[in-house]
Amino acid sequence: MAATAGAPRGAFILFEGVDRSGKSTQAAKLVEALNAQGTRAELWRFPDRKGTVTGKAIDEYLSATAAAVSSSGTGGTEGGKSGAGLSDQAIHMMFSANRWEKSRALLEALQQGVTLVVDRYAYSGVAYTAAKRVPGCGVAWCKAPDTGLPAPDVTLWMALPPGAAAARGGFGGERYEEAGFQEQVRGVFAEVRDSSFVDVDASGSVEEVHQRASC
Ligand code: DGP
Ligand code: NA
Ligand code: NA
Repeated sequence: MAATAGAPRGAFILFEGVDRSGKSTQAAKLVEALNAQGTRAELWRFPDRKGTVTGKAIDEYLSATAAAVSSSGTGGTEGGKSGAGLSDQAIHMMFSANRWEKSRALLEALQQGVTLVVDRYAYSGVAYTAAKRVPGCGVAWCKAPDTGLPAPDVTLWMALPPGAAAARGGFGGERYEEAGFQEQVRGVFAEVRDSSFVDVDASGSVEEVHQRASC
């Protein structure tokens, strides 16, 4: 697509939150509403599991069952799926590289005037790894590989009381989808939030949250 001369830069709107906080639903609804009002907007998500070099390994890593993970050790090749047994450090780099793989296209879209509504980004990157409490992999270590990525204009934080997300319809069985771990993730998000963060009360109906997220 040719760049429109003089088109205003699109906005980079990020949704962040723990699993089951409603990010994906709300991000999709916001894109729909923006397009309906004539704003060119696209839904992007991270990790981007398709169309990236790192996406397949990340998908294998997230899909691996707890049993398969504990028997594979670190760097194993469980079931031929080399992503499943990646070490915490290696998968951290994969998630970051996944964002870097898309960073040029992301900037180009913004420059062409497209507003990007993004479902997760580097704050998730820091929160999910730091929440593992692996020695040597604190917040500063976790932030390092994402340094220099395009920054969001606003981060809509899907705010829910502790336990509320887990109580919503259950987790899907992917790695990380466990209530205790999610509380640790929430704690790191609270520690790393910055001036881009705006809290959205994520409780109530999809329509109620949509009204809050779009004003
Ligand atoms: P989602 O498709 O949004 O549910 O994300 C998949 C899972 O991966 C979810 O539990 C959050 C986690 N996740 C997302 N981004 C990152 C990241 O950069 N690093 C790590 N370690 N986990 C992430
Ligand atoms: Na998930
Ligand atoms: Na989601």
